[in-house]
Amino acid sequence: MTAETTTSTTFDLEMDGPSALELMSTIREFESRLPGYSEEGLIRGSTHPSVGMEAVAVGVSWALRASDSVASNHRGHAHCLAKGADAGRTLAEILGRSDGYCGGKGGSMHIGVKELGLLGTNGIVGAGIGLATGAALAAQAQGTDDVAVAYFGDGATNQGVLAEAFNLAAIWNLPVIFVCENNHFAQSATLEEMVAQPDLRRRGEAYGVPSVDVDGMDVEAVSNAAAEAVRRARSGQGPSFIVADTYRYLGHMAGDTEIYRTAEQVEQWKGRDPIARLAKKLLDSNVLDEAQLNVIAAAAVTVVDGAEEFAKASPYPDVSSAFTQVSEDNR
Ligand SMILES: Cc1ncc(C[n+]2csc(CCOP(=O)(O)OP(=O)(O)O)c2C)c(N)n1
Repeated sequence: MTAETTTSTTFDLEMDGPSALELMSTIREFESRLPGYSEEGLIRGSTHPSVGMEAVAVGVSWALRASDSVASNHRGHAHCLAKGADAGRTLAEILGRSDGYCGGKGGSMHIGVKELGLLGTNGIVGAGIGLATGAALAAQAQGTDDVAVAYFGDGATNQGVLAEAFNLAAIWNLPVIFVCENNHFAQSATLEEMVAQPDLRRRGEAYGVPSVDVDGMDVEAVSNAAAEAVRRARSGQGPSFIVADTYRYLGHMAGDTEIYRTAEQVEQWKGRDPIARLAKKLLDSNVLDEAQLNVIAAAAVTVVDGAEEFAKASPYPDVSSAFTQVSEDNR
């Protein structure tokens, strides 16, 4: 779902709500199955689910178009799916299969899809910030009105690259949107343990980047903040910083013992669940009825069933593919 498929510049519950619910439900189903695949031995290495955080990727992507760039992080499947990646090919990549977007050689943390503007999920914390800023510089130099988004976590705000990118983007007026998914943890460290000033918005402001806090569990609020940032970037008014308050329901990765938080805290955040909230809004405002909500929930399961079937049936890449896709002219 992108703004190209909508006609509004603010999120319209009746027009945009059902598709946002559909997409968030599909991402939830997709991400919820990952720990099971790890246990089955289908995923080599670590993978980081974003269950609970769906409203950020879906809300931001709603304001984007296909030619805009997105640089993601290690918790990046939702960013890809929300920007239009096919669930089957995304899962095939995560499972290391040849029908994955990178031929199964990248895995969860290297999903790049040039034609969708996806510059890649990324295992180096903070690295996407520099990539998106570079993509924004390229768009500016080429005279397009495309924008670039960098998604990163609260932990990544302590990487030096963010200070450099904020500054360059501000003085060069770059069309880049910095999106911090503040899920309150970096692996097992809380934000308050990591920084003396947890009001992250102030970091952007300090560099002259217009910065806003947004409820990251509310897709409508995220969409509207993203639309405003995109409008500014496309019209040559430079960068924005969006700090989305959100939470991951599952562990940092499969096998996380989660001793750094209580079950009560997790339950409390589930009370703000972005999918349940949007479903209730749609019901209360008579946009959808119970039966239609059930159809959307069932459709998400069907999509992910299909993706799973496709990915599991895909063969592992042949050894001969090891030296392809290593450079632009070596496809
Ligand atoms: C440069 C770098 N340092 C450390 C790590 C190890 N590491 C992987 S994920 C992670 C936590 C990142 O936290 P955050 O940016 O808040 O994202 P979240 O996992 O909460 O989504 C760390 C420290 C890494 N991958 N790269």
